[in-house]
Amino acid sequence: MNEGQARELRAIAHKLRCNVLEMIGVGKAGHWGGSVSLAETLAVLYFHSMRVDRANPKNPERDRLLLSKGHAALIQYAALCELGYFPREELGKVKSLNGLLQGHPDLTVPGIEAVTGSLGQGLSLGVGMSLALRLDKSPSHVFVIMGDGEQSEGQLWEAAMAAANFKLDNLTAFIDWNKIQATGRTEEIFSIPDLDKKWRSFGWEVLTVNGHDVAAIAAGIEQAKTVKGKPALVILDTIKGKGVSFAENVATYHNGMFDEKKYTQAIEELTAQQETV
Ligand SMILES: Cc1ncc(C[n+]2csc(CCOP(=O)(O)OP(=O)(O)O)c2C)c(N)n1
Repeated sequence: MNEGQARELRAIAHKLRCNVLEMIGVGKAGHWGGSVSLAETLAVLYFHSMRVDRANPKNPERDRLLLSKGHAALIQYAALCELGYFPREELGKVKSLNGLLQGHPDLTVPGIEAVTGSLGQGLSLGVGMSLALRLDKSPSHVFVIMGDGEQSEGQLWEAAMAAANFKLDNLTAFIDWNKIQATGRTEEIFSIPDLDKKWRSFGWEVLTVNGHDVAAIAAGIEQAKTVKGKPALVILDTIKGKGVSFAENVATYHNGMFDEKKYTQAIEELTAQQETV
């Protein structure tokens, strides 16, 4: 990737963070932390690495992206909005009864491939889709994004074994390794050391990249897609709440609220970053 492409993707990631902030607004609970830790990854996936057909979101040859950590839907909505899949006004109506975009992803939203939110299920769905696409000899690739807290879900490890058993090289999974889950540090709540070794021992190709470096993410995805005969996992080394200083690495902003003062500060910080992307 050249510097021009990288700059463009950084600008998109920045835009996605701004969209998430717009959706949360003042005095409304929203999953800021685990959404924005994925801003660069979603920018790279939707605007660089994935087969996306903006004119036809249902194109059978599209790549599929499943957000297994469905509570972070805001960042996916932010990206789908930038792709033009629904009108911008929907961002202002998020989580309201007359709005399209609800707190967790569902199939009424163009670009959403699966209902997620009950943690641990997305990889199983991804395995099923990968098998079906392979049967159809489809060129499509399936991407599944999980959380590090989510790694304590047993179903996910069953899916990990199944993917290796079926040699699913049209499947790439990610772990958003932001080290914090809903109420505190993942390590303290449910420690799962050596995630890379665990996944490797389950038969996966595993690599770790800086999850806020668009070029590193794109290279990681490229490498993952060249793996043959087994699925690949990209561990994204990220910061929860990335982009707003007082919310970085703070569990309160897993599903927190911005008051007027904090919201203004967040806007100021994001605006300042715009100059340097
Ligand atoms: C089966 C299930 N149990 C509990 C929850 C409640 N919950 C929502 S988010 C979350 C923490 C997830 O942490 P992590 O996977 O690290 O996500 P991130 O920090 O990246 O947002 C929990 C426990 C849930 N959504 N599903």
